[in-house]
Amino acid sequence: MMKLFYAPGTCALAPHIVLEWIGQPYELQKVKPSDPEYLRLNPLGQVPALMDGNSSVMNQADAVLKYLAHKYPEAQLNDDGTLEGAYELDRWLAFLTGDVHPAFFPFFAPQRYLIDDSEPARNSVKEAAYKLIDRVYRHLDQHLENKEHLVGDRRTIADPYAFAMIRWGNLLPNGLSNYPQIDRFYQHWRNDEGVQRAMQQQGIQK
Ligand SMILES: N[C@@H](CCC(=O)N[C@@H](CS)C(=O)NCC(=O)O)C(=O)O
Repeated sequence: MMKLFYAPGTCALAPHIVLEWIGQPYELQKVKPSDPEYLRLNPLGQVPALMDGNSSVMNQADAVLKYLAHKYPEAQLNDDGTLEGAYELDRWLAFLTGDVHPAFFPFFAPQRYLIDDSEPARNSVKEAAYKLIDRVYRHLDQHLENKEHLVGDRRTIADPYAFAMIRWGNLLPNGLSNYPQIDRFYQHWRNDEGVQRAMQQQGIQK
């Protein structure tokens, strides 16, 4: 059976939603990424991680999502099979994993960007994070105009990944109010049954 290692509200929400959509049995293991026991499993100390039966530990959210999409083609969560479709899915996964997710690092952990830690210095790093986040969110907001799917016209693994990255925007000083298309996308997927089940299982709201 598959086992997903997660921490509530993190990017691990994306593969969690995908597992719900796939509908095959799986186990959930809540972890603290810095826990020594978990570090033995995933030395990077990050979630998500996935084990499939006796497989080795798989990590990196986009690779885990791709693994699930490939393993369960009947769930139709991968690209549309065309070369262009494969490129589109890959480029949006790369944007989420390489641009959006890292833009939030200094927001969630400003101390990691400081040698001389202090409250004003942390606030300054957070201010810088708002600019980084704004840049990628504006790009996303433009792309989502009149769209319910990040890629193509049906759901793919990119949608729950985008949802997890957008959910964090609610924590910004102005929430999602500056990004109307992102906000609409968020409200749409917030009503999805698989999304709701995953959020409930993680004990997270909004
Ligand atoms: N490149 C990794 C990044 C994963 C990552 O940073 N996960 C965060 C949660 S969203 C984490 O586990 N952070 C714990 C830490 O950095 O200590 C991926 O895409 O899976």
